[in-house]
Amino acid sequence: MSTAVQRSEPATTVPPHADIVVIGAGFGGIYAHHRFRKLGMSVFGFEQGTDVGGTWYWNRYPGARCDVESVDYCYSFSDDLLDEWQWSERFSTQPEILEYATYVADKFDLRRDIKFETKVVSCRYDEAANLWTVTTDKGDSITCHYLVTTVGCLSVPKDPEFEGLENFKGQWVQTGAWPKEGVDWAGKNVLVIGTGSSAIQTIPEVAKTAGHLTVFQRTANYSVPAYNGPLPEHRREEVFADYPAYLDMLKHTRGGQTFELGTDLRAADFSPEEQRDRLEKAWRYGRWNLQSCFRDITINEDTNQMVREFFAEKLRGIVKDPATAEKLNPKGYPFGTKRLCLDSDYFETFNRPNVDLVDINEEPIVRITESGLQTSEKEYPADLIIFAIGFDAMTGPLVNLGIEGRGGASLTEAWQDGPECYLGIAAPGFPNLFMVNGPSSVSVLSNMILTLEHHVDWVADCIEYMRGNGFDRLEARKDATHEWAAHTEMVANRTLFPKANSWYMGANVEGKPRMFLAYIGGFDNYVARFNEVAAKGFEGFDLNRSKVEQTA
Ligand code: N01
Repeated sequence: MSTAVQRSEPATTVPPHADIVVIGAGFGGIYAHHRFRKLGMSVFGFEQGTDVGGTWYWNRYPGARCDVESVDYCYSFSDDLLDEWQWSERFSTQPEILEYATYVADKFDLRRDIKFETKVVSCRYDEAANLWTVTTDKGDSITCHYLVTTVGCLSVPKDPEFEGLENFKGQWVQTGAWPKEGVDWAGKNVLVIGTGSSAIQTIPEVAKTAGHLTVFQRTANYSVPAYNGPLPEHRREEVFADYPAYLDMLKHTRGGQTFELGTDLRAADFSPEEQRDRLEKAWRYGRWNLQSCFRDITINEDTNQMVREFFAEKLRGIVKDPATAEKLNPKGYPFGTKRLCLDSDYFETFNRPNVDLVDINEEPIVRITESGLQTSEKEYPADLIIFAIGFDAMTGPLVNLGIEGRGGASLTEAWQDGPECYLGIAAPGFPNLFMVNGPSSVSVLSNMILTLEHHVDWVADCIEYMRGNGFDRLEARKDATHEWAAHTEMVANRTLFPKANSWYMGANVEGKPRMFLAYIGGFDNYVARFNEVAAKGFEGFDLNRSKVEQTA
């Protein structure tokens, strides 16, 4: 989908020191290398995978594609790149997005400072030297002045802790760590556990050729048609005719993307006929129009209930068996408060003769057996089990890095009762550590690539400011961090989101403190806050000149 570029070869050795170390080589990581190099500083990075891509490297499950339109889910930093790369579909497939990441890495020669297949095991801050030391599972050790994590928000898949799994004689896989060599399910007995976004994309694809597919559902999910297809020429025009203006407009939206029916009006501002008309149109347009067609859907119980009833009606129109439709109809939480899924024929798949649905609340899973899965009712034979059970979101990727800040304080311990992360990027006690799209960032509630670019640019500006003003140590202040945590909680509590047992709330991981893990105030407000903080000399951070202090 692009012009040919020469391959960028990865690093084979690790230097003893770099000005900046970047952990992770997904979309945030590779952009960080590009942006930080422009500061004239040395940059080195580590990545667990064999190549770039992050989320799109690991999630190779069938049907994986982005739920943000391709023209929005792409880098904005390079005009050349925008000219050269042509997306083929409205919602890009995982292989195409991975190809794009690879292209970017080659075009800007970004692999040369990245060591792949290498896991960071510890990051320790030395206060006297004002340096971080990063070590890896391959025995590498490197010091750096600034440590930047770009480890993703949904990159630690939950372990399938099902009794008896070790005895299973068939194959089992996880959607979030799908084997690179591929998986063959044609003609086989397949079980899928989970019905979140990953499962909802996997199930229709697997069902096409599986001998039999049984889906084990714990919580039914809201999903709407994506209406994918070739990227229409008029859409390309709309975006690229005046890209700077388009980009500026995106940065003033709540989610880094726009929807045909997005509005600032509440449901009550429309007559019942207009409400119905908007709901019907929202269904026809697909994407998150159904969540955006009234401003108060995730705030007002009555508006939410109206959308739930409309959804149930549509569902009953698609799924032929009324009992199955009833099982698939979400209950117990408001519409949109678990991440709304976008699908291609998900509910239609349950009309196929080779697909069954098991509600594990009625028929609990007892154990995995040698030849399948035993529920309270019967044994389901299986050749292949697909676990699509989600991630330890937002905090999981960070607490796994063995981060120790001032005085040896561990990030894992500091966040035991829930993360406090100033602006979703820095934590008190951890100087010169920037956590791109960390907990309490807007990230997962927005267009991830735009938010990654924004965070990385802001970090680069911050480092430039520090250097220009003779500062070499920056640390988030406790009061500012508490204030941000209280603000993010207050904003979330104004919505219906805390009512759902979602990964946004940390509720999908046993023992994880229950709190809203992202900033729900909108990308526009988030960017404005960052601009304000920078304009006020990086308000909320303590900035020091450690070298001067040491010699004074
Ligand atoms: O994970 P999930 P996901 N026994 O946590 C069930 C992004 N994403 O990988 O709801 C049985 O949403 C669990 O049940 P419950 C997107 O942000 C984006 O699907 O906890 N079931 C649920 O049904 C998304 O939100 C894209 O009761 C168990 C499912 O497994 C996020 O990633 C595509 C279980 C997990 O759903 C995560 O999505 C894919 C157990 N022990 C993902 N444990 C796109 O861009 C969990 N479950 C399109």
